[in-house]
Amino acid sequence: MNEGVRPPTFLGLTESDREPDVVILQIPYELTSSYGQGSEHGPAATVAASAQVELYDPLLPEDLPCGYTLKTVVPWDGEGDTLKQQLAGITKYVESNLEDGAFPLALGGEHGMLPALLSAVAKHPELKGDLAALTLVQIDAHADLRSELDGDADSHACAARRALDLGIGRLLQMGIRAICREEAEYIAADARVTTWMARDVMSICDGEEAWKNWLDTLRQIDGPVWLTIDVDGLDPAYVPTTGTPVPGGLAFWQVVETIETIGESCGHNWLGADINEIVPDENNQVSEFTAAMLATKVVATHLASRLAVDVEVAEAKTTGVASGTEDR
Ligand SMILES: [Mn+2]
Repeated sequence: MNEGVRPPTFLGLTESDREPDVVILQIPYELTSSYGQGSEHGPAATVAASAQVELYDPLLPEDLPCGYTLKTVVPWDGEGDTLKQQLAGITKYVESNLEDGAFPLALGGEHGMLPALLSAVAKHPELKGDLAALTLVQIDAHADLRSELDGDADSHACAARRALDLGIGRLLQMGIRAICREEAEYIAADARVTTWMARDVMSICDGEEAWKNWLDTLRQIDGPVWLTIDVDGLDPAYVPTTGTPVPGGLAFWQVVETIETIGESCGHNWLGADINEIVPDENNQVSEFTAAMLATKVVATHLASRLAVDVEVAEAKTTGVASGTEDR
């Protein structure tokens, strides 16, 4: 095989043909971005940047992939003459890559892909077609709760609203700092939605209390959870070239802490994640590198919780204790 024609892989790893434990999906979707353009190139740029990310993560006893199998799936083909057809295509693409039960991490692309992605996630065995049990954790500068933007209900500015329309049970938003009156009223009216404003968690005086409240809420999540990270939730210092940068955003370590808290407290109930609105810039690689580091943290955190379960199962086998018959 010619090494030169192999497509780039996540973390630059040589991938095997074994059943994957984690699939890296690439969704170069961009149709409704209202300001900065270029998120369609985000997934490939993030995969390329990931080759520069360290394979060491303190959560794991060995370097990534720590004995597990990662698979960088062929990107979504972008086909479809209309927006609706494209979104249906994304649902199919995600569905077909979830069949083997691997943990999905989707790279985007604009946030408007979220409802299409969740439509596929609904078929997960934990959900059986019903998203009511799902908690959606959203890192974002924008609430994305508009009923429509410029007459378009599928806009990235409506992604969370459409997710609620699909019937998700709960929406926890963090980092929000650009909302319109309609969204503020919606947050107050829909009991499924809880929103932490960036200003509150970043406050010099009271930020610590608000941040702890966020982490406590994550620890108390009951049932399946999906994490959607719009990279503009971070401060523009970390993602200078995202579609719609807003000052006053989250610190990198706050997003890392969010990921680790979900991994620790949700375990196998953590169904997957997406990282989106990544806009690469040939003169400044910070945005895609930030995305690649967060993507790596998602994978490492998921594998750490998986490893804990696998070790437990292996120990039960070696001590001859069949599962379910342990001494109490
Ligand atoms: Mn968003």
